[in-house]
Order: sequence, then structure tokens, then C-alpha cells
Amino acid sequence: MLRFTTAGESHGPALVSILEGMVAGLPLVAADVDVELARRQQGYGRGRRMKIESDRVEFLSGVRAGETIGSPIAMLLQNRDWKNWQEIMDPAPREGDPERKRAVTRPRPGHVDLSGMLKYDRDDARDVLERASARETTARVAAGAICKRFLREFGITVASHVVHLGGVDARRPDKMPPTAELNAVADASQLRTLDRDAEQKMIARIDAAKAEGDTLGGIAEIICDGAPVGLGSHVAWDRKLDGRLAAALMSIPAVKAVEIGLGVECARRKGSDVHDEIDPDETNVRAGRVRRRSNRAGGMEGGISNAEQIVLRAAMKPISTLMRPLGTIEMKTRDPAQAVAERSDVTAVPAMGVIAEGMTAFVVAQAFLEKFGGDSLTETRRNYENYISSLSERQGR
Ligand code: EPS
Repeated sequence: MLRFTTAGESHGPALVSILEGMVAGLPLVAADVDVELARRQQGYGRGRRMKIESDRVEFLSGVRAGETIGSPIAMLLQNRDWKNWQEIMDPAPREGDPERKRAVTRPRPGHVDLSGMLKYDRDDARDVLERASARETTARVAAGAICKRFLREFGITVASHVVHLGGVDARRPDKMPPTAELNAVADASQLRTLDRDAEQKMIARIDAAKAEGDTLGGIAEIICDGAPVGLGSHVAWDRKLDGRLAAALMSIPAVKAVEIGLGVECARRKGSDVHDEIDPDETNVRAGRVRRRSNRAGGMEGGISNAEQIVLRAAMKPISTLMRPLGTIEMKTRDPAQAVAERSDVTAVPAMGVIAEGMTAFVVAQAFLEKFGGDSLTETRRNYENYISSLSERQGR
């Protein structure tokens, strides 16, 4: 079973990501991860923190001589900002219990501050917000980068672009770039959008929001291309690929909605305008020698991949740290107060798309390894090719 976990606080010494269950023999170098880490750091509307950090992975285990060896892959990601926070984040006991610097006692509406203080019985919300910070997503992207590297061996690519930001819709180009080239096109835009006119409007909205001390949300679309028919299963609720992808995307900080294919629009249409009709197609072996006339289902039916593109959208609310803070209470006195205004970003929608790619790659790689198994890349490849041959041999039944 492929799984990963992360550890680390935003202003602690480092983040850690451990990916377990990856096959041995996968070619892997730090640059495979670093390129994804750098993509996550881009985007107009980020705060000063992204100028301090320049994320790089250090493999602590699981990789040897440019190849995975089958053991857990532990990755260290330093927080450069740590040097400015050492005293505040120091794990050592504090002599004489002096007043805590940068303590947060005015919880931000929309943030986990208040619920976390109550649940974990903390007087200083920093104990909660340091972990809730989207800094943690660096570690997810690191795990996702390895999953992407794995999927590439089987011609599966994952890419994303921003389709909405702060009230501005991006128009879809008449011809979408192939998924393998989509990121190169999106990454050339400061907001990872394919619509240059919309980009200018989004930038203006971000500038205006910044001037007002406000924040903006948006929507990223994620496309996974090349998956064969048969990942995930209809037989049990927790094996359904659509549900697993939705949960993975929903777990990204500030994501409030996930759509698959037509998504919410499905509910408004008649069945004949929703379901994708099927034609024979001898060339499309990966799909079982068929092709759908449309892909409104977004690449999955009944929780099983159908070899069409997997199309997902993740919607992110505006970041809950506002420089012109919202009303809250001072927890020490319960008096009305303005929320704390910690340094933050105006928007992080472009980064969210990159994080969503990583989470998508993880779920697809996990389902792929469930279906094909194998402890080495060679073994997994043999099993995969065997399955593709049996799909190819399916004639008249
Ligand atoms: C974040 C607040 C900001 C962001 C941070 C997420 O950090 P800081 O409080 O240090 O200015 O820059 O994002 C990252 C550090 C990152 O790597 O994405 C928050 O509160 O969620």
C-alpha cells in the first residue's frame, strides 16, 4: 500500500515527508522533486515568505545511486525562515515561564485557530497555526513529485491550470494544450492561467485586494492523462477512485469544493446531456478498444477510471489571514477584538493547483500499485503490460 505522511511546523527547523510503498528501481534524483517544489513557490499574490524560502529536497533514505530501493523515502525540506524564529519555536523548556513572543490569542475567523485552541487545550494559537499553515503542502508536493515520476514510466501525466481567481473566469483556449505540455504553458503565466486577458484582470484584483488588506480565492483544474481503464473499484465505498481523489483534494488547506468532470452542472442537465456515449475504437487499447464521444464524467464511471482524461476542479476559499482583520475575541479576556494579522499571502490559488497535482498523482499512483502490485518497477511494468495485452486481446466479448 502506497502511503505518505508529513511532519513539520511552518517556522520550525524543517518539514519532513515520508513516502512508503514505492517500488524499487525507479530512477529518481533530487531535481525531480525540486522542480515541483519550485513550481509550488510561484504565483502572483504570495507574501514575503516565498522570497525567504527556496525549497530543496534532501533524501534521507530510500534512494541510492539515483534509484529508489523500495524502503521508505524520507525527505527533509529545510525552513530557511527558521533562523528568524528559533527562540519562538524552540522545543526546549522555558526557564521561569517568560511571556511568549508572537503568541496568538485573537483567533482569525475562518482559520483553525479557535477550534484548535479548544480541541488541543492551547492558550497560544501558534501551537495550532504553525502546523495548519499551508507551508505543510511543500511536503505533500515532495511526495507527489515522486508519484509523478513513477506515473511517467507508464505514460501518465498530471497537470493543472487556474480557471478562476477572485471573481475573474479564465476562458478555455479553443484547443487545450496536450496534458504533457499543459504545465509548461501554465507555468509561463504568473497566475498559471491559459487566458492572458483574464490574467491581467486577476492581477488587478489581487493588487486591489492587497491594498484593501483583503484576500482572494479561486479554482484550479487538474487533468490526469494516460491512466488505463480499471483504477479504483465500484465494489466498496472506500475503493472508489472519484471519492479518493475528492478526499485528497479536499484535504488541501482552504479547499472547500471539488468537482469531477461536469461536476455540479450535472445536476442541472438531463441524462442525455450528461452521459458519454460509447463507440468502438480499435486503436484505444488502454480503454478496452472503445472511446467516449465526450468526457463529461471526467475520466471515471462508478469509481473506476475509464481511460479518458481524469478532470478535477478544486475551489479554494480566500486565505483567512486578512491584513485588515475581521472581528473576533481576545481569548484571555473574552473582549471583542480584531483578529491577529500574521504575515500571509493575498492569494495562493496558483500554488494550490500544483499541490492538487501532487495529491492527484499520489492517489492515482496508489490505485495503480493496488491494481498492478509489484515491489520493483520491472515487476510492476510486467504486470501492467500483461493487463494491457489482455485488454488488447478482448475481441467480441
Ligand atoms: C501561511 C502563511 C505564510 C505563507 C505560508 C502559509 O507564511 P508566513 O507566515 O511565514 O509568512 O507564506 O506559505 C508557506 C510558507 C509556503 O511555503 O507555502 C499560512 O498561514 O498558511
